Amino acid sequence: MKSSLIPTIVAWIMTCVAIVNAAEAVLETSVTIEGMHCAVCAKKVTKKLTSVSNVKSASADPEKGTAVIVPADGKDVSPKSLWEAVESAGYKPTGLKGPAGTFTSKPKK
Ligand SMILES: [Cu+2]
Repeated sequence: MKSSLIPTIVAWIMTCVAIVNAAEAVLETSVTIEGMHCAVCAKKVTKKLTSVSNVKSASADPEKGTAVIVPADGKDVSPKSLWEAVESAGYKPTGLKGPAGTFTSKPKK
């Protein structure tokens, strides 16, 4: 009886881990950005994204052409504000994916 419990417990733990991972993935927002060429570009984008309200941290990767934005605990970040922050840095967002949904043009809010 004891040994038959082990696979059940393992499966349960794996389910918990999967749920936690999924929850974390949904909190972050990622933006694909055109025109970032080097670390200086990425730094400009990062600075603008970090100044958006409720953003805890942001990091842009010039090689991948993406930026990942982490919200402050329990806060929502406006996808429109993130989109506009990238534009105000002088670059072109081409897509955004986050808790509010997936966008290929500027979100409405
Ligand atoms: Cu550059």
